[in-house]
Amino acid sequence: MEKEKRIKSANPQAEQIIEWGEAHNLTTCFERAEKMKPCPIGASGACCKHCHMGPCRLVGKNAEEEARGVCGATLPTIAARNLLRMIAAGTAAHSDHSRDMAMTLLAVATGEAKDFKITDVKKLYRVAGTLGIEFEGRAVHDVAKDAALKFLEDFGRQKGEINYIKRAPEKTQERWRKWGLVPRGIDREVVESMHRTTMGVDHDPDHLLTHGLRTALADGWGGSMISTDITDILFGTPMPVKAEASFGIFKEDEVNLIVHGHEPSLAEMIVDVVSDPKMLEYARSKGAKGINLGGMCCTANEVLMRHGIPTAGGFTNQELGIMTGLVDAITVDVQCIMPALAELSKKFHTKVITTSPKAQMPGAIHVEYNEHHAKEIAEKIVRMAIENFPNRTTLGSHITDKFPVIAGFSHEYIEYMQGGRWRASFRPLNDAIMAGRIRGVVGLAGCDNPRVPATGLHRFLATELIKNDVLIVSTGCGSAACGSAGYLTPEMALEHAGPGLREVCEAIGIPPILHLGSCVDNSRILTIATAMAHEGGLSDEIGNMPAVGIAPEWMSEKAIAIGCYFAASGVPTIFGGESPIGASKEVTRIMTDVWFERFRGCLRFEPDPEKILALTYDYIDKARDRLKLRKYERGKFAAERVLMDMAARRELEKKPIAVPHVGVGG
Ligand code: NFS
Ligand code: SF4
Repeated sequence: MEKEKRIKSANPQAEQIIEWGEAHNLTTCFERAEKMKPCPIGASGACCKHCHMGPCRLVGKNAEEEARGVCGATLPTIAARNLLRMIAAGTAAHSDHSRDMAMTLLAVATGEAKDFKITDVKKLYRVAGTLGIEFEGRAVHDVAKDAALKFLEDFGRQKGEINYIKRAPEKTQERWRKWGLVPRGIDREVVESMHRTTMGVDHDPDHLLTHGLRTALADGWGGSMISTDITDILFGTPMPVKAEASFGIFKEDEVNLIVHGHEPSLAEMIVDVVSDPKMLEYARSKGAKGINLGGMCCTANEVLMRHGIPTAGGFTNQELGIMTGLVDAITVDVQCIMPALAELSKKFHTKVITTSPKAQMPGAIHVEYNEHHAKEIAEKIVRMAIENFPNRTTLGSHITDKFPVIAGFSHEYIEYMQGGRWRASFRPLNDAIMAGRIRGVVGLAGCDNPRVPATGLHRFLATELIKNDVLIVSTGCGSAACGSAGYLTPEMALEHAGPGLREVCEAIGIPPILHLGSCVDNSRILTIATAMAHEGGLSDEIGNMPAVGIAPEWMSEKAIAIGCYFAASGVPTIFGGESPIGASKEVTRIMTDVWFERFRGCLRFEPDPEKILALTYDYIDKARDRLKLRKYERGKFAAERVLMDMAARRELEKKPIAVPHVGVGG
């Protein structure tokens, strides 16, 4: 009997390319995931290789009680250390990216990075206000310089508290202080994580995990939040834009250049350069009708949010993008870049260009980026893509499908759209939750993963949740998964959202899934939750809100860091797949029950998507009960709904939504 073929991607366009690749003997992460079985001991956190007396693998029926490493380490110690190292790595990644953003802001402020400017002065002033920097009557660049220096202090501070801790609701801060979670400096917490987990240091699982949360907070309220703010200051605070997603964004008759990775500054410069008439002329001289810029992974989210640059999708789409045969060049910087790209690109004409001084790849071309010469480097890259256009062959799996996407929901815009420039607030959202029109809010985030039908869990959860009146805020590859399924439009609300959510979406003119940006922009979720707490009527802290975080297809250590800062901030967070510390019941108990008791947030792992949903509703409904909010009843608002008339519908369809640049106080 023939074995049933496994669906590898829930995205039909992706599946089509995978099949084409198989027919042409091209392997991707999907086949490699099938062949490369994960080691069950490592996968469940029961393996320690922190010294050369090991690796010690703590297995067996009574491993939790009886097994010991050569040094005597128990399974809970080993599992907790493994988790802490994942958090440290994730925090390091987001924060090192953030450090580069701070250095760029400093270079712009001192006039050394002449190709960039301060785009959102209001946001700079708001940030300066939070940092205690005088801004009235001062030159913008001086304020920016002080802000950059203040941010840089957060990385190297040895004692005290990182700046943005005070942005959290008082009560959330109280919990952190009570349990010793307030990070001192970002680098210090990461280094201490590495120290504590080395052979023979910290052995108490709870103590290790507490430091894990402190390190994660240094990511969420430190590195990631700093990066989001600086990116807004330099390149503009996002507001809704219309764009497109999926593989159909590539054009047969134009030069296709992809920006892939995470750090947005080179990508921003490339956005400028591709519309330069000189470059367009050069492209035409090589036989192309124009230059088509597209994005991949989180760089895509950054330029999608601010410029409406189309996205070819998330993590698992990167090899498939090349397999369309239409990509003339792809630039990659740091994080989530598959080293498989270089080899794969040799089968096509595609040039893979590494750009970060931190990251190179055998087989790729290295054009090193530096913010002092951003434009020159961007031009060099665009020229390389143009010059490669004539080398294109007919080989490739050409896909024409693409979907409209509305993105660009910064927390400033969400506030603005609920009350206009002068009365911006979170009142309508809080009221809708209190009344039960909206059951709760879910942050749907994280990676897509070839070990499950990729993007499938995001799609399933997104449709189920909005059907049950849960508003979704999405980021990272979660957003890409929704976007390339056609789920990021207001029409989606009309078709799929439950009646209460639909009514709210129609009234405000928003889709039921709000694309908030890249993975570092998960910090926007913290800011939104804080604003909801301040608005009143719900919880006065982030904890106890009818809100849940979900990362159904996570794979990166960065996702673990995010999950932990959500947990410490008070958001119950559910990850798909098997637990990376599942071997230890004690560590599992600490992360679920103990953390929930202390912080009203937790991190748990649940492979069954139906159970993820059940858990989500349970957390949301119990939070509603605790807050004594009206009981949520599905369909209750169906009868009360006032249908929008045609004029209102047409208004909704006029996009991009034209609004002035968002006023952010100041
Ligand atoms: Ni986030 Fe963005 Fe995607 Fe996962 Fe990777 S691109 S930083 S880690 S895979 S969501
Ligand atoms: Fe084994 Fe202990 Fe060394 Fe880990 S630190 S490898 S448990 S001896």
